[in-house]
Amino acid sequence: MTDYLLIALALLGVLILGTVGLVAPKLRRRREPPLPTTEVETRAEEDLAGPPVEAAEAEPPVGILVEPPPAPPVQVPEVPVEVPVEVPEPTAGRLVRLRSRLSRSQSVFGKGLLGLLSRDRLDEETWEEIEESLITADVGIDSTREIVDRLRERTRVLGTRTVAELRTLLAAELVNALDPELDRALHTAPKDGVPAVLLVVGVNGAGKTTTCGKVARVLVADGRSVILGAADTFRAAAADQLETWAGRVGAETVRGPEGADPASVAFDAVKRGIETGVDTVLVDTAGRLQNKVGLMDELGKVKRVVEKHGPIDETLLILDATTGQNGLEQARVFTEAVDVTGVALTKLDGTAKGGIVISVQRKLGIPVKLVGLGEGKDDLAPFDPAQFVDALLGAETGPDA
Ligand SMILES: Nc1nc2c(ncn2[C@@H]2O[C@H](COP(=O)(O)OP(=O)(O)OP(=O)(O)O)[C@@H](O)[C@H]2O)c(=O)[nH]1
Ligand SMILES: [Mg+2]
Repeated sequence: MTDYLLIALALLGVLILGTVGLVAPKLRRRREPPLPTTEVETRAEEDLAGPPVEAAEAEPPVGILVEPPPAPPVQVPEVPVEVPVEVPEPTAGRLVRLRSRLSRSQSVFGKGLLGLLSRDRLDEETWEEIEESLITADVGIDSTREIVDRLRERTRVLGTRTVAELRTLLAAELVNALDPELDRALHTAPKDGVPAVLLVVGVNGAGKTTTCGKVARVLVADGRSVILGAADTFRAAAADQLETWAGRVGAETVRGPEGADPASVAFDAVKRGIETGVDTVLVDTAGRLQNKVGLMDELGKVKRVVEKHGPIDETLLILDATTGQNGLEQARVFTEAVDVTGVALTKLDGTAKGGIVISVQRKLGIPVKLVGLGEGKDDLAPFDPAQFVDALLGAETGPDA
């Protein structure tokens, strides 16, 4: 009986061991890592010509090391960031304050021209030198002839010639060449509750966006409210640049997506200006000039579309003073595309050719209303012929002398 029981137990044991032996490998196989990973690693190892150590080093963990798994989100308490709104400096007397920025031109006009005029003898040669100086300073040939002819006549009539007298004569002729009677007011006041619209145009890099920003500051300083329209949709950075200027004085910027239709952004900016009841809407435009027809079309469309809201009050052409006579030729394209009502001559601080102001007005027949005298936020001054000439000649009397 015991023997029978032992045999039965032994058989049961063999049966159990057999079953475990058959099932266990299957279970183990199921728990193996997924095949694809193994395959990739194997192939990578096979493809590598170098020893297995290098293969191990070149394996995917490199990527994992470069890009660590994202850290769990950290809760940052929201602190309201208050951007202080700047109070721009007043505009009155800016040209006088910034007169030293014209130092390059001052040496041509003040020192050079006055030096020549003060010579003991004003002979033919000296007059030719005076003429050359004016032409070199970009005054333009016609204006130079007129100025020199009148100076010759007056110095001849006037017997005595002190430096002070000569300075007065030269100043009078330069101011006269700048047509002091022209209307240089920037038309930015709202009419019947509708904001004034100022359109800014000009070639690449002339200083359009900067001038837009500076004008916004001038207006804010004078107690006006403004909206800036980023109709330069050519580069996203252009709208960012404008927004930075606007942000400093707490003004709103209306912008569209990169590549949007400039006319529609300009339209929206004016619409927003009407809705929010601001005083002035400033519209910055793109400056590319690869193709005259394209530019004319684009600007013409901006003008037409904006004017669905009402007429544009001021179209400001931005001209870089350092481009001299070439810049003047390019400027003509803009005067054909839109009805330019005023010129802002930028970068006068960077040139010895301050006489460009005279040729710009003369050749374009458009008044210079503003001058840019530096990269600083408030380095823009309303243009005044008498103050400008005084600064050019380096006043013997006055606040900065
Ligand atoms: N020195 C000096 N630099 C100026 C003046 N006005 C503008 N600039 C500089 O000129 C450069 C170009 O100015 P922007 O205002 O970007 O010119 P833009 O016409 O808008 O250029 P695009 O939009 O690219 O056509 C910037 O570095 C300005 O700081 C100025 O009166 N004096
Ligand atoms: Mg710009």
